[in-house]
Amino acid sequence: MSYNFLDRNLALEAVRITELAALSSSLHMGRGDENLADQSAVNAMRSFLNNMPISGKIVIGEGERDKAPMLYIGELVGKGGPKLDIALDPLEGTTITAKGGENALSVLAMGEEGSFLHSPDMYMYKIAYGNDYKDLEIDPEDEPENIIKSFSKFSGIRVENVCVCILDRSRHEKLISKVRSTGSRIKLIPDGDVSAVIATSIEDSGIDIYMGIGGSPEGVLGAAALSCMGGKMYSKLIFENNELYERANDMGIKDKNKIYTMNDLVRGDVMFSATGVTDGAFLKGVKFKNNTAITNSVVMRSKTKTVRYVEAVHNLNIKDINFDNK
Ligand code: VTB
Repeated sequence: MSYNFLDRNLALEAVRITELAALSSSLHMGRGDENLADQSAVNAMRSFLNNMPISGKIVIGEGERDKAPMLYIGELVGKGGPKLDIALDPLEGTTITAKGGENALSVLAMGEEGSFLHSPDMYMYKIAYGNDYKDLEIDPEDEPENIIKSFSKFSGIRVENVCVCILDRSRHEKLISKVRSTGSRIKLIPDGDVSAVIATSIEDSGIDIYMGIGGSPEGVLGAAALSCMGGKMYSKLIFENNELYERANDMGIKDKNKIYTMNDLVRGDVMFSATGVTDGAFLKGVKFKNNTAITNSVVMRSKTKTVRYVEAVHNLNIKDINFDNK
């Protein structure tokens, strides 16, 4: 069985996987228990992946072998079949889900071997903007004020109308004040930068640019989505200590100062699927009604740039989607 034979069907499988993880973690929405919500998404995704006819390798996962019990970087999944690299975040936005906030997603991307940047779970500086502006070249290490001015000039959006999305963290104090000094508007988010990066490519999301330091796994997943929708990301890994550099080095990262552009983050034909866990900028969260649940997902491919929105009505028994102890 070749990858080509499978790839189109795989798109439907990909959406089933994120649906199941979203369904199981959404059972814990607002219950204040991040770990339970996350674990149940991980268990759901893992059990699905292990039943698939693939030889999958997790390259972006829930952490590294010593730190994560499941779906860690390097874990092999599947019953055997075409070799695939997998990048996933069963629950992107664990705190959001625990609080019943906005923009929690279940996310998965798959591609042939070598499709994704391999990096430890570390911080990454990212700048992303949407497909309409993909021909705009910037120096990501330039001052944010200059980047915003270039964006404004290129896009024709007046500086004071540009909306920059930034994670609400104290490490971003300077960035926030520099962006404010241009007169641009800011949307501060508590978590969920995969969703924010995707939002830059969604026509009516209200977000023009994403900027700031978030997780590197979320960076690769965001880039995977942009590679399917169009859009552009620049990024740089942040080495907080030498131990991190050694771990990155073991994964093939040699140059500490490298700027990663789209091709460095994601290569070849990749498939991306996300299902909303809680309501968000571009996907509704899971809704339950008697014995049915409704999920909203997006599934897309970089090769064809097809973007499909899938609303699914699941007839279910809660025990089938409860993966707490599975
Ligand atoms: C961000 C955020 C994610 O990790 O990537 C963040 O978008 C980075 O880490 O939802 P800090 O929380 O330490 O800032 C997440 O919160 C996922 O854990």
